[in-house]
Amino acid sequence: MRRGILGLFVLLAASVADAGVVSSFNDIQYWVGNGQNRAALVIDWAGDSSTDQSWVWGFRWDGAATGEDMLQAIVAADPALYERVGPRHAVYGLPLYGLGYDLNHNGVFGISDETAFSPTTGIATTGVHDGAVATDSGDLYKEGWDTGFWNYGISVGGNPFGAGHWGPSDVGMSVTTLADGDWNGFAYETDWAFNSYPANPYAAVVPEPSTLILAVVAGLIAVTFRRRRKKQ
Ligand SMILES: [Ca+2]
Ligand SMILES: [Ca+2]
Repeated sequence: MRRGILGLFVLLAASVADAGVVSSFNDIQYWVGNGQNRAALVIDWAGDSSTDQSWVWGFRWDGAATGEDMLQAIVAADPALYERVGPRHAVYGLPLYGLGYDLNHNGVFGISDETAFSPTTGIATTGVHDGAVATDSGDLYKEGWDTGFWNYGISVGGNPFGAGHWGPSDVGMSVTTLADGDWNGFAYETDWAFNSYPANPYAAVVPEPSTLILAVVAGLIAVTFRRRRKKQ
């Protein structure tokens, strides 16, 4: 009995901690928007390394949409995602300076230059601060324009983690039109080779409050059983 409860606790804790590897759209857990078309967004906070994890969200839409539409919709929808952008350029559109992720999902996120992100969208439109870092050591944040940058990649020939591969967008997210089945990637790059693309993708999730509560209850029951056994 006790082992069974402990097993349940371990299973619930694991379901929160490990979101799962993404190899196709079927593995994506966090979908934003509605419509017949589907695309994936992959963000890699260490684009020059293939050993860290990158994180994947899905986007659904009807009609026309751009890479910018997907990124902005997902950042606005997921309370754990943050973004800093600059003034819109007449030709290239919206410049992306910084991306952040409340990776430990504790509801605490900030960056070293004390930028105030919008509480409703998680987006900041002021300033640029190369090298700003997350103030919560369990989170991710990379920002740059001169010392590093977010390299934007698009899928060529289908799923870049399957039969296809990543390629440069050349025109930027605001001008890149999305098609059903596309993958877009942002990888933070520091060597200016313009060849960093997301690797080692995992599904972004929202920890379900009910799952967390169940995990805590299962843990309390297990502790109670242990105490009872000691008394006997
Ligand atoms: Ca990486
Ligand atoms: Ca955090």
